[in-house]
Amino acid sequence: HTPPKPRVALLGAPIDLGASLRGACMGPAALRIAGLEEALRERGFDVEDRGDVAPRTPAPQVSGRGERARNLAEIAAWARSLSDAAYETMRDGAMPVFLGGDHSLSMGSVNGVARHAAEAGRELFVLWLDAHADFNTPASTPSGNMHGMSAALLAGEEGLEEVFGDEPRRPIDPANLHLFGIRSIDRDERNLLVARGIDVVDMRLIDEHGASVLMRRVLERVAARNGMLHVSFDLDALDPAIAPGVGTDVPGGLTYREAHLIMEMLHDSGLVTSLDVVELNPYLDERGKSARLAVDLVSSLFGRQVFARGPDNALAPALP
Ligand code: 5AB
Ligand code: MN
Ligand code: MN
Ligand code: MN
Repeated sequence: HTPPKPRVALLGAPIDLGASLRGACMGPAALRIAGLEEALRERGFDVEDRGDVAPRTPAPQVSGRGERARNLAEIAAWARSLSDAAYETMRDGAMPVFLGGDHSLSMGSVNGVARHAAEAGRELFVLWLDAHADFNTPASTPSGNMHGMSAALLAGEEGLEEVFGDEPRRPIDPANLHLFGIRSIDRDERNLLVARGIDVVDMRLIDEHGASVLMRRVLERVAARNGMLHVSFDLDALDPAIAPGVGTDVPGGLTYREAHLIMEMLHDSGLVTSLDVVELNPYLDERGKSARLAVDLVSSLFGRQVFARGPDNALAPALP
């Protein structure tokens, strides 16, 4: 018998000022047109599309940081309202799915999820599926683009205090941040990752050990600690051949099959409590190819299977 399906809330975050190329602001619309809501309904979920979240009015006291953190005031305005949206959605018992939008939106979504987890007395883990580590700070960034700083901010790095100002900020334990699919790290960013001991699963490890072994390692850790798991899915984790609609593509990404397996394992784990789907840039996409793949992968994360073999798809011990 199966437990009741949770309620799912879709929240659009049409934000693109965290990236250097514009266009990710059309991401939520493209994911909707590609049929995300219908796909989740088909899986039996009670889905509510809450439309796009409205950013706050940028606070005048958030000073510009010039080229070190571009559009800081605007990103802060988004992060604050997204944090509240994530917190309130989870407190009301629904699973928030954030539709991006560039990856700076996760500063808000994950902060809000972390606020809820703390209140619920649960430990929060974050699986960051990405080509990039997003672990820059204003001091280390080569670009000033804030979508390359979200994981660092969430893990409590200094230099972006103004994003939340006096509003609740709840950093995650850096030991609970798992970067996965990585193949592009900047020089100073690498030093920071090493200094903090962040778990970086790069493509080299995935090539050598396979995605399933490395995923199981993360999932077993979360399960052993009765944790909540937030998945922050940057579409540029995928190989650009299958997902061209991203602004910062890097060759050598996850294949179609690897990505599906990751999503299927996430579903089977029963651990995922919130999700971001970010960095889709419809302006750069090819006839909706990346948007449709994103919907396809999210469907797998929500339980679509070729042939169900029970909770963990385990093989029968021996064939008769
Ligand atoms: B994304 C780069 N490391 O900081 C930087 O797409 C790229 O959210 C960041 O992962 C890419 O500008 C941010 C060079
Ligand atoms: Mn990213
Ligand atoms: Mn990326
Ligand atoms: Mn990107």
